[in-house]
Amino acid sequence: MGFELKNDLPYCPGCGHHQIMEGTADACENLEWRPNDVILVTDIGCVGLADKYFPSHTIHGLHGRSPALAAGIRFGLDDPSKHIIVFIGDGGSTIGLQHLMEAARLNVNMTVVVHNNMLYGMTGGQSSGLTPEGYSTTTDREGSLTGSYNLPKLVNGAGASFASRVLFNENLADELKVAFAKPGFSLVEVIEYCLSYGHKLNPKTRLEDILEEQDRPLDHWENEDASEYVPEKTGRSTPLFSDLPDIPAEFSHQLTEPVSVLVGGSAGEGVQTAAQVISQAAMRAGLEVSKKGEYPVTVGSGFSAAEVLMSPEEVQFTGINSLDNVIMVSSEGLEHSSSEIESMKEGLFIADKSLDLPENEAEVIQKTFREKAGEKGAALSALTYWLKQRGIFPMDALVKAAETSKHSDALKESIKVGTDL
Ligand SMILES: Cc1ncc(C[n+]2csc(CCOP(=O)(O)OP(=O)(O)O)c2C)c(N)n1
Ligand code: SF4
Ligand SMILES: [Mg+2]
Repeated sequence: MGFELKNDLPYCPGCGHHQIMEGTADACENLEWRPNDVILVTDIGCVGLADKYFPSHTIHGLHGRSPALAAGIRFGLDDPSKHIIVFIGDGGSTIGLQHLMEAARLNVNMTVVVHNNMLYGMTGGQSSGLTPEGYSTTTDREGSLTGSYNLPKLVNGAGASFASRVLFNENLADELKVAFAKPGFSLVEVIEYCLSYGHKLNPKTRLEDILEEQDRPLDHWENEDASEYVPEKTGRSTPLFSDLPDIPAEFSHQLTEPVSVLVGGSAGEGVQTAAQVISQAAMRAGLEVSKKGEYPVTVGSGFSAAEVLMSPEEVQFTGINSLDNVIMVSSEGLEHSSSEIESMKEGLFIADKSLDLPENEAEVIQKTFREKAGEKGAALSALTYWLKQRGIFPMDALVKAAETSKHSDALKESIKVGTDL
């Protein structure tokens, strides 16, 4: 699968963000990267709407903080086969300027694509630190009185491998490709219009004229001898994944297409653990798996929900478009997911006997999971029961996964309850 963009992009007609998104996709394609090897970190603003549309891993950061988030990902992964791209606006770049400077100083291997439309687009066209002198915004109608930061030069001075300034509508894919291919920190400042505010308030202004007046040439700046920051050279940073256990694919499975299951219950009652055990078991059966957890910040109270997706092929998208397997073991979990459950048109809905279930069109089975396996064992016993109905992989894989936990006796007891019910 390549970098085809999903659906219609969400920006206003004529917004330069369109071209940047397309140029990025083309550059990745031309470099023959795989979507699974690209991590797009986006910032707040219209620029951050990209997440849902770009066909790679995407992560959304706070305003101005995406370069720091991206640096954390680079250090945590320490895997040169993964390519990190940051999408940030002129607003975010100047709100979080120090994060850019630090990433440049450390020469962290990533590319920052600055969407410089010269104002805060999403919040109504206010001035940012990259608004040029004389440019009209909704907070400076007469034209900004101050000049803008010279961003590529600043990061160049801090030690970045590569920095450039380009126009949104001139060979953008090629310009981005050069930066993406550079080891170490690179930044591309893409000069573009926000049609809704910038162009409306400055209708006669050409981008080329602004650049000339402000002495901001289209150019690139390099630090040829900059050495990329390699965490393990310092001995002070350990990649997060270095201690992950090896999970051998020692069982077989019956899946020919992906299957997903939503498990819901109460916080503190083992919902996430149960989802983790079945995920590991699926990996032992040779499946690709993603698991996502959701619970309130209070952690120990309220609902707890987990989505597990198992697939015979690589998982490209971790979302669940329509629910076809649901397991609910407490009223808090049920309340949290009730609207999705009500819209189920088919599939299997397994719930604890004690629950009053909403109407839906799935096949419903209710069993005494809570009574037999206890509050903390209900989720795993219900997942085991579901697995028995579906026959996706052998129960032995589940037991093997449970045995790797320090709570293996309790987990195996819950699996036994689910198998016997
Ligand atoms: C720390 C912080 N300050 C302010 C905001 C409000 N805010 C949301 S979007 C935005 C403007 C974004 O402008 P820019 O980064 O240039 O992106 P654009 O919308 O132009 O693509 C602001 C100020 C915020 N979310 N966080
Ligand atoms: S408000 Fe401006 S920056 Fe945001 S999508 Fe519309 S044109 Fe683009
Ligand atoms: Mg902007």
